[in-house]
Amino acid sequence: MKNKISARAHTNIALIKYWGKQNKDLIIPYNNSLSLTLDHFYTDTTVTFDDTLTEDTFFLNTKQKKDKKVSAFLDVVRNQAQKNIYAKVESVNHVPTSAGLASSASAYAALALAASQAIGLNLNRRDLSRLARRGSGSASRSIFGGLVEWEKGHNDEDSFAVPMEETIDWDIQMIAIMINSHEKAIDSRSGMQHSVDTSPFYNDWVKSSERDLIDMKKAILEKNLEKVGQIAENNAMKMHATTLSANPSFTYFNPDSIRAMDAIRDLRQEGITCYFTMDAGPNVKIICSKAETPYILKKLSPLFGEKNLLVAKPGPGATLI
Ligand code: 2P0
Repeated sequence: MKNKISARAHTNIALIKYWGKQNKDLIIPYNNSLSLTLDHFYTDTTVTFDDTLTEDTFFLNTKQKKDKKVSAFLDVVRNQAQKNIYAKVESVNHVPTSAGLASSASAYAALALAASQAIGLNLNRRDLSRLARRGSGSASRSIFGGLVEWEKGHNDEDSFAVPMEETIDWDIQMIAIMINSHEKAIDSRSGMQHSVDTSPFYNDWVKSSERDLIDMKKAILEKNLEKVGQIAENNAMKMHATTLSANPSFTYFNPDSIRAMDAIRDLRQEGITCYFTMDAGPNVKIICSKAETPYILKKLSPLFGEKNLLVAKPGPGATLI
């Protein structure tokens, strides 16, 4: 048997963040999160299940890699399909190199779709989201396009993402400011666990995010960019407060991240509707309108370099290619 399938999934940026697991094996989060899938950054993955293989192999951007997480994920797929067969996985990240946005979200969403189809499982999108979640939490959201909520649930069956607005008919997009870092960031999986384990503010983060989610969904229904941005920025800073308050403390901010956040606050002083969010790395992402993007780019280019400003519109869900 030899079965080859390719899939594409786009990355997503959370407006309400996922930061901590109540079940590490099944990847069940402490709080619901909500994200925007982007058009600009995506992963293409081809999976070939082949009964002549004696182990899984994985190629990222044509280079062979050892990655235990990929094989562990394929074990979940094999288990669901009740088939004992190895695979060749070939992934290409369509994210500008050095962007630091190469995300496990697009990677595991594309792998979940390609692998499940290649092994003969024909999953609906809910079950695909549950499967993608087993690879990486944020990947559960990249199965869908547009604005997507990951409902935390309690167990493997009820923790999955649902689309809130797959097609967005109002003016919201993002600009990612690429910021170089010489330091290796603490990966998000260890970072979030360290916050859960040691930050005295962790429980408050969860409670506060639950309130933010309610306000965020209301702001989205009102198509109110200003409220969406305000809530997202505040939510992101509260997430980062759990890293600063961890013991020992750590941070994803670097001096240029702070400079970027200041520049966005300055733009707001000028009356521009723009807000920032940050994830487990130094890049800063701006939530803004398409209409005001040219002005923001003009103002930020001298500070960060035109090539370091990447505009991304809302993007689609995972598809076979
Ligand atoms: C998010 N992040 O909601 C948050 C905000 C980073 C900061 O989801 O351990 O790579 O594989 O489930 O999905 C990154 O975490 O972590 C993430 P795992 P994942 O987008």
